[in-house]
Amino acid sequence: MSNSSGERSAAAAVRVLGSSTSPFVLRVMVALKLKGVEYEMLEETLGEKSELLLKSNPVHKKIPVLLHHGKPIPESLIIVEYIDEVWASNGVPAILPRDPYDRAVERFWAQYIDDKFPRGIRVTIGTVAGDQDEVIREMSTALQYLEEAFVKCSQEKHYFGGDSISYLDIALGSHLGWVKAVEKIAGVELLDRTKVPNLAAWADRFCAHPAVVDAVPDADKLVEFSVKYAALAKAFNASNITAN
Ligand SMILES: N[C@@H](CCC(=O)N[C@@H](CS)C(=O)NCC(=O)O)C(=O)O
Repeated sequence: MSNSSGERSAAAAVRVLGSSTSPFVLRVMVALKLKGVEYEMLEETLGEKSELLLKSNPVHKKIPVLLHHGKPIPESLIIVEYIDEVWASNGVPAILPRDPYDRAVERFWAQYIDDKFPRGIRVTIGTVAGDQDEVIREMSTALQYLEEAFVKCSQEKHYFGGDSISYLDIALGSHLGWVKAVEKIAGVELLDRTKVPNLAAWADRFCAHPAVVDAVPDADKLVEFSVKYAALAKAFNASNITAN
């Protein structure tokens, strides 16, 4: 897979089990796009799980799953790292920072992001029980911390990764569509330019990046989708499925 013809044949064998509304799937789409890897998207149906998904991710039964030459890799952040390693030599910047300390910092924040945002979003759209005010407060606090992290990591450049999109840009950027949907649903401003000016400007840049612009879901569509998802989650007694 290290020479260019090897990379072409690998790209032809890349499939993603996913859905256009999933922030975790978006991570995989952005990473593949950054690396210039062609892939086939196998869209999962809301509330159903295909045989292929159950076989490919028998532990969590969740999307995304990357199928590379038929071999399954689950978990979005693990997939992003895998993509970065497999397509390391195709002339585009690495997604993970080269420096071990910088890598550890980005991994720390990515874990923090997945600790705070998915649950906050799910509670707000009503697919998981919880206190909406509390999760909104938690997400606001998280964005405040991430504003500081952005200033440190970006070194006055455009992205957490400096000149190019990195692992942490992808980890947080993938949630932006849903953060905007939450703002509409809850009538709040999370990416408030007066409170998190650097992060708000970064969010605009990230969403306009060529690897992202066509993939990031529109907030109004996500709001529409969230109504269907909440109804479905209720029907499933909110225990079999999780949101977005
Ligand atoms: N930690 C996982 C989260 C994946 C996840 O929650 N996927 C959702 C869609 S956004 C899913 O498959 N939900 C269906 C379910 O929970 O049954 C990752 O990063 O890939």
